[in-house]
Amino acid sequence: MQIETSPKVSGNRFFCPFLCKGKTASAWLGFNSPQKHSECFPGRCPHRSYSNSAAEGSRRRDKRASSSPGCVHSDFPLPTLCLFPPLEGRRASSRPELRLGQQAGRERCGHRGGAHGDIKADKKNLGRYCGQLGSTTGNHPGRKKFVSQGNRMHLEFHSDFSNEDNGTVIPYRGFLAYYQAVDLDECDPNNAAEDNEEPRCQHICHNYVGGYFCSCRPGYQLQSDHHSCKVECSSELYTEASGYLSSPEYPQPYPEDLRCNYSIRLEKGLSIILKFLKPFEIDDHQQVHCPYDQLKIQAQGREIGEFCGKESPGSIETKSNEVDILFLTDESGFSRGWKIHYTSEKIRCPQPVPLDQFTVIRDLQPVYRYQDYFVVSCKTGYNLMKGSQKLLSFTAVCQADGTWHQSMPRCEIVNCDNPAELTNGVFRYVNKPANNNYQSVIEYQCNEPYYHIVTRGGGGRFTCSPEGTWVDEAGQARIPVCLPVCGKPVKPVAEIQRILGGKQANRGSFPWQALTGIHGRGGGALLGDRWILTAAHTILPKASGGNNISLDQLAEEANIFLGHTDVEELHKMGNHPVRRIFIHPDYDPKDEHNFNGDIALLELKHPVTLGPAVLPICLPDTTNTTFYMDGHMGYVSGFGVEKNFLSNHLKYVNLPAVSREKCQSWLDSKSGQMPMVFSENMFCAGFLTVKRDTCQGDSGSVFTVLDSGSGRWVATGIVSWGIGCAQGYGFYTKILNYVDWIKEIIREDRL
Ligand SMILES: [Ca+2]
Ligand SMILES: [Ca+2]
Repeated sequence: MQIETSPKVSGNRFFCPFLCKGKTASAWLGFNSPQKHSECFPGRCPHRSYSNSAAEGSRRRDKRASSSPGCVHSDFPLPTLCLFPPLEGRRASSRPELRLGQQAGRERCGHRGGAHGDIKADKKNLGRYCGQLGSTTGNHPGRKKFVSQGNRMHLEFHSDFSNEDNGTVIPYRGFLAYYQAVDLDECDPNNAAEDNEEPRCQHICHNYVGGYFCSCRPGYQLQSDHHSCKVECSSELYTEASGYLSSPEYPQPYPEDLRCNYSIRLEKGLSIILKFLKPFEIDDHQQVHCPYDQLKIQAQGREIGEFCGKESPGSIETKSNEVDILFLTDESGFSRGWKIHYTSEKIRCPQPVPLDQFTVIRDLQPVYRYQDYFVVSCKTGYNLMKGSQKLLSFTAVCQADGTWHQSMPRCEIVNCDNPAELTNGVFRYVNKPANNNYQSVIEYQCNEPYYHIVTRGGGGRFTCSPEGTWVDEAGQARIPVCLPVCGKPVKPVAEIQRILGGKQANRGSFPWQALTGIHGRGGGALLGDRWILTAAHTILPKASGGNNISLDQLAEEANIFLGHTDVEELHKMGNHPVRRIFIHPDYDPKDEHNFNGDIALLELKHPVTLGPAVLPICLPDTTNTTFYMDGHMGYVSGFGVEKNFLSNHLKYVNLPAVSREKCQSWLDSKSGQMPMVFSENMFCAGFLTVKRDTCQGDSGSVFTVLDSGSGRWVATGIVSWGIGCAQGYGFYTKILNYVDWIKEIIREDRL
């Protein structure tokens, strides 16, 4: 505060204006009974200035401050100004109040000169006063109170040249006024500034002496204009597992111009569920979507929705542990807002669904949440597949974002691939349609009647197993084999031939017959599908002496023909090359009188394919010796010499076996100086009276008998030696004695 007095002398006129200046000035000016005063300046206007040292803007609200008045008064003829200590804490809007005390009274103050006081405030004249209290003349202010609107009031005291009135000196005593600063209640709506109808504070107005200030309701913040309030909701963070959040003032209308952002941040793997309570009310528009105010919900940056209107979004499962809710409002509207009760639960993964009916989800749960997992397998006979890759196992885990860490596999039926081919046989599909899938069944069959099937104990039917392999009924994967059927010619000799010199054989009657060419023409018989049984001397002839050709070389040079009764045809059909030659160790090529051990085996390089014209002969059963009994008829076929010519066609004869005694005695009768050895490993057959025999070129061919029990033809002897041709008995290697040797060499499981 500053009070200025500026005495001015103009003639004998004396001015003593005072001003309460400055923003914080506050004055109450009156002319009555100052309570006390601290300083008086008699006789003149004070020349001193008074400043209020209190800080501007002080929030001091001591209303009693207004009872610290100052005073101005005149002590006629000279004015006196009395001032009290300056008031503290004044604000611009405070205003001085002036009361005039006793003053010189005159009719029409100042009309004819004389003393008077002028009071001005707010650029208005508040009056001119003179005269005496109680006088009918003049204009005495009495106890009138002058109040300025502003914080300035101006008082001028004028006196003229004398105190005489019609020659009488009148003792005018001047005036005394006291002033007081009076607070303005800015919070009173009646005191609103003239050109501003808005209240001074948006929310709460607090008045105090010398000023006022604004504050806001809870949840709001006073803005920098010290007037308006805004909700502070730009960064609300919620970390509890559940809670409530709502628009400001809910369920009262929400404020304008909101930019609210509520963030819910929970642990990984949790899903936040928002449930809207009633009422739900946000300004909206019938045609345009939420043009005014918007409630936007985002989950991990993903927009979940923008809401307004009166229809509650209800309940929202966000499937996220991070949710942001933005609430934006414009400057108008009276909607009541919204309230959300949020909860959380472990995030759920979608229920696993099998891709096909063969997929099995183990221990299927009704609900799968974060960190749960499921295991998938396939029904028997199906493989777990991911793309083209076969999986051994499959497990999927529910991740924090509510997705499975890998996608569902599928189950594909097991495929066993094509069944293994059966040599000399075929397989056929038992089931229709024919395929190699799980549980398909095939059956192996051999090319009958030339081969018969030998299975591994589980039969010839094979089933595609869950492991993807074909297995028989015993679970074995090894397929059967097709073994040659021996001793079953398709056209067996039907009659017992008693024709002299033999007879042309039909094709198919002696299908085991081989034509050999090693040291001249010889014969042999097929065993199995790659062995030729023959006489050792067709390979190493007697008396070949120093001919040291190795067996390997002989094998290389040997010619073996099979499959026809005509020599020319046989040659056309081609040679069956020999891999190895086995000669019985008892055979001694140097001993021309002993054909003991006259037996050999040729192994063909390639098995022959059996058929009507090529079939093996059977070996005798070692327990059966009846075939060698005297008179037991057998057959010998061969391409040997007949009537001094090599035969071009297969011939055969039937001959009876002859007892050892007869053979020996006949042999004894024929012997020259060096008798031929008739060992236990030989037998003889033939007639003494009938010209029927084997001869050169028939060597190595076999003597066969029909085993009536089995219906098979069995080789009992090998054409070995004789004395001349058709001159009595012929001698044969007794195969029965060599069966073990033969089998030892052939030694094949399948035989
Ligand atoms: Ca005030
Ligand atoms: Ca609005």
